[in-house]
Amino acid sequence: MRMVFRWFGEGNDTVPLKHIRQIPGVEGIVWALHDIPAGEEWPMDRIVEVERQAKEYGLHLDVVESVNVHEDIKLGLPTRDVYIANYIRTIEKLAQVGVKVICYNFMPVFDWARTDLFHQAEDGSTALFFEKSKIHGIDPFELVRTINENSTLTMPGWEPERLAHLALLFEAYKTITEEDLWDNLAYFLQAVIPAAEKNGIQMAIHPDDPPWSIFGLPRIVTSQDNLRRLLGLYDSPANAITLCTGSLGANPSNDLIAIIQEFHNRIPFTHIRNVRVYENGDFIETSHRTQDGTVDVSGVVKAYHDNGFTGYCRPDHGRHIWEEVCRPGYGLYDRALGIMYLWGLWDAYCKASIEAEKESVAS
Ligand code: DNO
Repeated sequence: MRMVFRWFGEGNDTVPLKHIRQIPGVEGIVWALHDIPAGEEWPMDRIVEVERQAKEYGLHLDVVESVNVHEDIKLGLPTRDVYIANYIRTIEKLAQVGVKVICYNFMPVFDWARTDLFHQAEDGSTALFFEKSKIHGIDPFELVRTINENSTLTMPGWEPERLAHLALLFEAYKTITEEDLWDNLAYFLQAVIPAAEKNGIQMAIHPDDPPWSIFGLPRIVTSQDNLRRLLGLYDSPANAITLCTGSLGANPSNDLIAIIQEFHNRIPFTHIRNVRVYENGDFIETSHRTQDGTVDVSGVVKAYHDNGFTGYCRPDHGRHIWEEVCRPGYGLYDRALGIMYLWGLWDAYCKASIEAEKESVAS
């Protein structure tokens, strides 16, 4: 397991690289050019600039999250080919600085969605929260506004320019069914996977967060069956998964351990975090510790260990603790604690299997 840490870029993150390198076992950053709009080709000089910044602290940039997919590709519009060509050129450029995994998602209009970014927990910390009944009554425009107003930093997936196009996008998606979205994803993969293969890159799709339809928009990367269908769309190691335990885990009927058992060969990158799911379907993000939430984090780490996982792993959304002022979900403290928990589990499983091997040799 290779530990990496998300970094939003110089001037766009409260956590500096010099602190990231002090977290035990972190070898690289998970990065993106967050100001480049979806669909545009990433400029090489900007890519090289991030490479220089990371290298200064001995960190690699093997994992990019995300190169966002333009809505015209998800909608299957004729203009998609221009954006796909740009996407491929970005893949080629990223390969030049050694990128190995590109995380992306195929969620229409919105990326991750929550109803409260700073929900108060009993211990005085705050965390991202999703209130199921509230999302039905919420005006999507209001949600975008709230999310942007609550952060002085750009929120990936919630860029202010989305607000300007929201009405048009909703109109465009009115006739798009889940099956259409599958077709459009297949078209995208047919075009980009050969380019990814040629460039030694794995395209790793992120599950929908939460893994169900919101605001009547179709969502398809939601379950074990749908992940199987996704992998079947293009049978290549370059067509892969970013397994996010928090996203899929928001639906307790997703069996994360079974998902890892089945797809571990196609999971080059994982986000491990915990959520507590309540009986009414609401959920809050908790510490990474197994006992604090609904996700069996220790079982997840064991499943990776037992299957010889050598991919990249990052802690995911943390709570906001110790008065830290940070971008929602992306403070230093709780994610660093999360990493130490993940390493604790990982190291203990490694030690146990070495001991077991020694015993079986001795007997
Ligand atoms: C939220 C993230 C997502 C993720 C994208 C991947 O914090 O997990 O925004 O980066 O969905 O494309």
